[in-house]
Amino acid sequence: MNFKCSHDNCFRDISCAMGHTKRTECKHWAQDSHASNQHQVSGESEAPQSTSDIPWNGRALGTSDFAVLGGRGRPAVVGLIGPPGSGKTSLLAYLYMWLLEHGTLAGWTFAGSWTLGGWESVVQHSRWTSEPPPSFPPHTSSTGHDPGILHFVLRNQETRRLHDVLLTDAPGEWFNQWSRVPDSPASVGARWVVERADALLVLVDTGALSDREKLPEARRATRDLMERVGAQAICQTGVVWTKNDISLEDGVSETIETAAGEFLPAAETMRTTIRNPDTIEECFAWAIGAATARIPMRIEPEPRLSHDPFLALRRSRESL
Ligand SMILES: Nc1nc2c(ncn2[C@@H]2O[C@H](COP(=O)(O)OP(=O)(O)O)[C@@H](O)[C@H]2O)c(=O)[nH]1
Ligand SMILES: [Mg+2]
Repeated sequence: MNFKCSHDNCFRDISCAMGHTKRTECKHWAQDSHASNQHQVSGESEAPQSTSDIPWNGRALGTSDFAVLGGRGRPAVVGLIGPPGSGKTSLLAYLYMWLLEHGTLAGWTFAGSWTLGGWESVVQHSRWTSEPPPSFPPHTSSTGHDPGILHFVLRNQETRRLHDVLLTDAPGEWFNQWSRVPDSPASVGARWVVERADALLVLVDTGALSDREKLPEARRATRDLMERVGAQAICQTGVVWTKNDISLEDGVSETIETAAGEFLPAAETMRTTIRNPDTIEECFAWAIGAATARIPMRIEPEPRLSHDPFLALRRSRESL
């Protein structure tokens, strides 16, 4: 059956956004006459089947999926920005593996995720299940306009409050394009990340800077990216030197540090390597702390209109 629904938030692999168990009963269902003729000719049943009975599928979230999160409050968004191959997906894979191993991260306790399937697909290349041994994640696809968004619920150990945290894993090509031509239609995904992030991690690829052939291009791309982030970002920013196990020739890191000081003077500088997962934990502890700090934790209490529980409920319903 062809999937034909006019509702913006209705997708083939999850249940009807309007709550209908049979999609054909929904007013947004729009089966065209050509499709229905085809079904009659082929003898196929007209009754559509959804592949899931619940409104999410566990994979990385797209921007249309935020409705499932919105009820609990505004999630904190951590945006990872960096050229292709700078180590964004690896950082996320190590973050997930850290949480699997420890269950906590710097004052936060893991309390759930809407994207366990998405996290599993990020780490599947890093697990040692059999031969061949684990390798690094494959290239993150640059097709589409929505970043793949991964989700955690974390509970603050001090306040006991829950926070939804979203982490973007967008393809590096988006950011290269955005740093050169920020208004181009191809930069829409990168703009989405930068405009919505509550904390940004700008990755500096030590591996690319250590390669004599790649150095001129990597240095220019890193500088361009920092300049663009400095001009457009309105949230706290961290500069993350990834692959810190690789050493650089004299003068290379100084050039990038000068650019960071010029364009991102308030940024926090961090260095990570997958050889030492503690460095990755520290990086996300900073990012999650900075992102959640922007979201008020205090909930304003409703005025109490009666001390009788029944009347209190009635009064609050009347005032709706
Ligand atoms: N030496 C070293 N290599 C790393 C490290 N992190 C990632 N890499 C390498 O960088 C490549 C690209 O990483 P990936 O996470 O896919 O980058 P992305 O394109 O930014 O998502 C990987 O395949 C690894 O070869 C690190 O800490 N040290
Ligand atoms: Mg990637």
